[in-house]
This record gives sequence, structure tokens and C-alpha cells, in this order.
Amino acid sequence: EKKKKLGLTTKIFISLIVGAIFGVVLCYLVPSGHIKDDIIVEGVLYVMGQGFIRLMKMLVVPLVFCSLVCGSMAIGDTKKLGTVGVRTLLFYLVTTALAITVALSIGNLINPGTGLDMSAIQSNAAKVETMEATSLSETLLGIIPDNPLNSLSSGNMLQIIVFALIVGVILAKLGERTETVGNFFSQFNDIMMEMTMMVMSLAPIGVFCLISRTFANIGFSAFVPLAKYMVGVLIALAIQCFVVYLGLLKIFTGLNPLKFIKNFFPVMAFAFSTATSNATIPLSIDTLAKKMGVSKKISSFTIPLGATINMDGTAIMQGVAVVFAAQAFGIDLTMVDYLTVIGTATLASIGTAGVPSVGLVTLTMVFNSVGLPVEAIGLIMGIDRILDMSRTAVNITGDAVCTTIVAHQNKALDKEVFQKA
Ligand code: DAS
Repeated sequence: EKKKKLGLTTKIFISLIVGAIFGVVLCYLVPSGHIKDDIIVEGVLYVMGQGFIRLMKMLVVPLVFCSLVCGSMAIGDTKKLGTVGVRTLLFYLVTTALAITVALSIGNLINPGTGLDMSAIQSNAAKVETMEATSLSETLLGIIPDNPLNSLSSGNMLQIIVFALIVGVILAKLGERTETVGNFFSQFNDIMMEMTMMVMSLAPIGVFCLISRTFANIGFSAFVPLAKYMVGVLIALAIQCFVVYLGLLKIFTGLNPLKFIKNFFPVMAFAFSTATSNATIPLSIDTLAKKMGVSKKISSFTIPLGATINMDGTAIMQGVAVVFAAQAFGIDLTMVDYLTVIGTATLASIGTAGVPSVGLVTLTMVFNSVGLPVEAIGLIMGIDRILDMSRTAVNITGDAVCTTIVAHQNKALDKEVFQKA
């Protein structure tokens, strides 16, 4: 099983490299004209790449709903769910706000957007669905599912999470009276995990098409500013992952951080390859149990929850993107603007489901909150794929570190397993 998973990761990495080379070939060796744009790049590559992403999005609602119902059902009584829930939520929100602060600081150190000539890359501007920023009170009210079926059909992740938690807790409370329904959700969860693996087996093809199209479009014209933007995001992601997370792990559990990263690396590689936190849920829960000694009673709740509400990597991309766009458009941001960005990006990351490129959609919400032109998102769209992969690996690492800390605090961490792994 492990070999098959690593095999998939290797195949995806290879498709990433080959796709990039193929894209550059298309961009520079094939004379520009309809062959590059209409048939190959915007035809075959676009349809197959987006088709793969749609398959992944198909998984999100049933997978998250079932995994959360089973997770909260497994944790059992509300007191324990409460303790675990409060600690988990607190950790997730604090690290997300920390992540954005790191991102804004790095952004202002590297200044990726200075000297960028907007007209030079207008061709890359693409229409991105916009999301209106909501006030804190509306966001809090919006979490309550006033029509659960509508929440499920519209894919309102926060309302789905709340409804799933309530259903799971009640199933645990009613016990045998609702055993059939409990079994139904467990079996449906198995179906969704299997379906996830099936869709992921198509990842090498999907990644090849997405990356080739990216490199066929990007050209070398805006490479320097976009390269600085990429470097800024990657540095901030590295700080979050190797300084913030490993520091917290050492402080709260005493575990050896380097050994943790070594044990968890296959999961990070899988998340990097698929750029999908949700698809990584099964592998993350399994690895935490087998290599870290984390009880599934905790991880089956905190990992799916984290995959949806804890997106520190995404928040980092959004922080750096704000600085990049403000500089590219010559807009001076005030401290109040930065605080607004921290608040909005934290809320945006809560509502972001763990599927590819969804961080771009919520980025519109962050840009709106400080009056940045949404067109700027088109600038970074072409190279977002690689950053999406990197930030997804950070997203799920944050979920795993929190889960390990909360498990330790709830005496659900068997350190023996960690030492032997
Ligand atoms: N790819 C998303 C995830 O799965 C994050 C994002 O789009 O920013 O975590």
C-alpha cells in the first residue's frame, strides 16, 4: 500500500517536470498562433486539467461531511468534543493569524511588485470569480446552517462542518438507537475514501495538463517580479512550517521535530503533488496513527476539520499576494489595511475548502477588503499551481502538528509508536 502511494507521488512529480518542459516548448518553440492557443493549450490541456480539478471538487462535500460525522461520532460525548474542539479551533486560528503576519513581513522585505509594468502582462489577466468580503458578524452568523440541505447542495463548507458535527454528536449520544444511520455514514465514508484514491490515480495526467498550460501561458516576460513573488511565498511557507510549527511541536509535546518531519514527509509529498488537503485526509490520519501514535479518535475529527478551516499556507499566499498587487498597482497600504488583511485572510482561510486553487477564489475577498483591483489575481494565476502545491503541504502539516499537540494534551498520543517509527 505504501509503495503504491509513493509510486503515485513519484509519477506526479515526474508529470510536473515533464509538463513544465512541454509547456515551455509550446510557448517558445511552437510559433505562436492557433495551434498553441486553441487546440493544444486552451483545448486538450485546458479540458483535461480542469476536468481533473472538477473530479476533485466532486469529492469535497460528501467527503468532508462524512469524515466529520464519523469524526465527531468517534469522539463521543460533547464534553470531550468540546475540549478537543476548543483547543483545536484556538490553535488553528492563532497559527493562521501568525502565518499572515509572517507573510506580510516577508512581502515588505522582498517587495515583489516594485518595478512591475502592468501593461506588459495584461494578456495574462484572467476573469476570476469575485467574493464579497463579509463582516465578522455576518461571517459568524453565516456559519449556522439555516437550511442544511441547501448548505450541502451549495457547498457552504462552514455550515456543512457545523451540521456534520451536530449530527455526529447526536449519533454518539443516541448510540444503538441510531446504529444503522451511524453505520451508513461509516460505510459512506469508506466509499468516499475509495473514490478519493480512484480520482487521485488520475493525478499524474491532471498535473501534467495543468502545469503544461501554465508554462505555455506564462512566457518569460514577467518572470522576475513573479519569481520574487514566488520566492517570497516559499520563504514565508518555510518559516511557518519549519520554525512556527516545529517550534510549537517541541514546546507542547517535547517530540523531536526533525523526526516528525521525516515520518510525515510522505504525506507532505502527497499533498504537494495533489494540491488538495481533502485528498490527503486519509493518508494523514493513517500516518499520524502508524508513525506518531496519534489516536484516530482525535485525528478523525481534527484532520478533516483542519483540511477545511486551517489553511495557514493559503493565508500566507494571500498575505504576500496583497503586498505584490499593492506594489504592482502603486497603492500604499496603511497599518489598518494590513490588519484588515490579517482578519479577512483568516476568515477567508476558514471558508476555503481543501481543493486545488480555491485559495485564489477567496483571495478576491481579501483584495476587495483593501480595495485592490481583482485583475491582479490574473497576474499570479499562471504560476499559482506550484505555489498551491507548496501551500497545501504546509496546510496539512499545520493540521497534523495541531492534532499531535491536542492528542498529547488529551493523553491520546502514544510516544512509544513515535520512537519506534
Ligand atoms: N489547495 C488548497 C488545499 O487543498 C489550498 C489553496 O487552494 O490555497 O489546501
